[in-house]
Amino acid sequence: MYDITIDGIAARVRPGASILDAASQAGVVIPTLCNMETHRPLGACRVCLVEVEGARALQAACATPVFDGMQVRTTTRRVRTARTMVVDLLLSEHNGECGTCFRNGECELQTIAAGLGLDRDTIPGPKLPAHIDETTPAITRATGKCIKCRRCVRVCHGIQGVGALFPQGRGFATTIGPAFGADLAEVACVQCGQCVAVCPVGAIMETSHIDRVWDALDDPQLHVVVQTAPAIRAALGECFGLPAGTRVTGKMVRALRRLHFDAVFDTDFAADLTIMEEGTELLQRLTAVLRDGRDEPLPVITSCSPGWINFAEQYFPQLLPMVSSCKSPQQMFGALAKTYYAESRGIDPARVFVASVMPCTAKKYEAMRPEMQSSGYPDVDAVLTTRELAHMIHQAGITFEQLEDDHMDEPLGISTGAADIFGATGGVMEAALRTVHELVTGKPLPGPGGRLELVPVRGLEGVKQAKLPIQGTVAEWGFLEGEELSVAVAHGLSNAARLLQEIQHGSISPHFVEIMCCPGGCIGGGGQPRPTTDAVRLARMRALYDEDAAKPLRGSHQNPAVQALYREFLGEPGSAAAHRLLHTSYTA
Ligand code: HC1
Repeated sequence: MYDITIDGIAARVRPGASILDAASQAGVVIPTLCNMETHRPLGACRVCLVEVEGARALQAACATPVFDGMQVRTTTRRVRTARTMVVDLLLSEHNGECGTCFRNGECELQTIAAGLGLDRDTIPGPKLPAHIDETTPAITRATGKCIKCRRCVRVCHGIQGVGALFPQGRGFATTIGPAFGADLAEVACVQCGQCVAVCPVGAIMETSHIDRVWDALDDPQLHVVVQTAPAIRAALGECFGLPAGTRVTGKMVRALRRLHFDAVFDTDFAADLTIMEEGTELLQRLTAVLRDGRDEPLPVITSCSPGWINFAEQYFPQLLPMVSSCKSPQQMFGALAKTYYAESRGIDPARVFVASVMPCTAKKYEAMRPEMQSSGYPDVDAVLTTRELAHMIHQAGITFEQLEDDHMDEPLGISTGAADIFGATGGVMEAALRTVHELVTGKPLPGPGGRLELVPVRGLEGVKQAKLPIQGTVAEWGFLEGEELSVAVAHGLSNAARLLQEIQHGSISPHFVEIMCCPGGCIGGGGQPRPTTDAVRLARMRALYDEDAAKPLRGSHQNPAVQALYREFLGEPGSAAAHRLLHTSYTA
């Protein structure tokens, strides 16, 4: 270990750590605009300049490794003057429209400028050209606001392996965007919004549906229902100063009622339903291949993450036959809200407006897909991110932290613990196996202490694999006796691509694969509160597993509202009615 001092504070630091790491360990905050915990330092923004005893030039704290005996100063006049100059130069070309920017009050550049005492840009000159790219349903780019920190480029290439954004040009003329100045809709962007999640300013944002939802709530002709994704309850509190991982399910429901939604429902209901449909599909394909020797595509790959579906369609079209035909829970919910729910309440489906609250920007794109209207109406009419819902709660003057808990409405608000864990990587797999194992063997999924938990698919490792022995099979599934169900899980599209290449090359042959587009699964979605670090991901995941563990029912097949839905409306899992409303197809 190295002994160093930062502003006179002694610290013992591991060799190889940067000054920025060491400062954070010592409790000294050094501002930065380009640094990312998941990537090697870039040293692009130069905001983290510090003085190192014995060095002639100022050093970028993110890119300078510590050495034994190092003495660092972070607040000298020389440091403050240099940082102020760097930020002043950024402000001089930043076409920020700060007064009306959605990031106003939550902008990293604004915070750093204020910390340096910069209350105006003092360097005259032209501002960046302001091109607004609204060509995709999910993401809006405002090029004039870009400060060229390259965080979006790095997450798009490194974490997602998509590479839709590039730095282009030189000097003042440098731009960040799709190649050759194209707009996002012209390239293979999957609309996951990971760029939006890391942008320090308002240069890349989710396309807002806030006004659309307010307008619906104001319209007395409409019956406006809202569904909330599993991951929202584990993250929304962060927008109101609560620690990451605080479960706010009850407060969220109360806030939605205060916003005057006519019914507050849960995407979790549809997540349980998804398990019934997807589990049936898995068993049908296993039967075809293992018992009947027919040539059906295996593995079955999950389909609920729309960024992943977009990626599969554009980058792995040859694997689309493996992807489950199930719509995502968001879309299943919408299709049922406009049929089963509308009929049972005697409401004209044309008057039902479905708003979703999702951790994901790609859900906005998914809702706009033309095939997502099997009831004759769009399944979903508007999609708010977690951040947009928080904005509406602020707009409505609601003191979120003080709200009493409330409960979701019935029947589309009833769910089991299996649905809660959909929001964490590995959760869909675990939920599916809880049901499939019990259906096939007649016994609950074995887990530590009989706790129904599939530990190998939990956690943040990029690709996870597990084998589940099938023992004591009920007569109908006797052909599976003694088989090991082999499963794999990937999150983040670079990891997904790695796993899919292994499957294509035949180096692994799982029966069932879960892929989630965003790192950590939906709890790390592009629409979640900022920042989303690995520590934050783990805290949100823990919240979902706690929510699951606290539920009396933890297997989707036990959901009484889903059972009633099949009894009263759909028939059985995989029925013709279920296929008409709840399944879809993909476009290569
Ligand atoms: Fe997800 Fe899903 S879990 S995709 O991650 O299957 O967005 O939370 O709502 O639809 O249920 C997201 C989360 C979400 C769907 C479910």
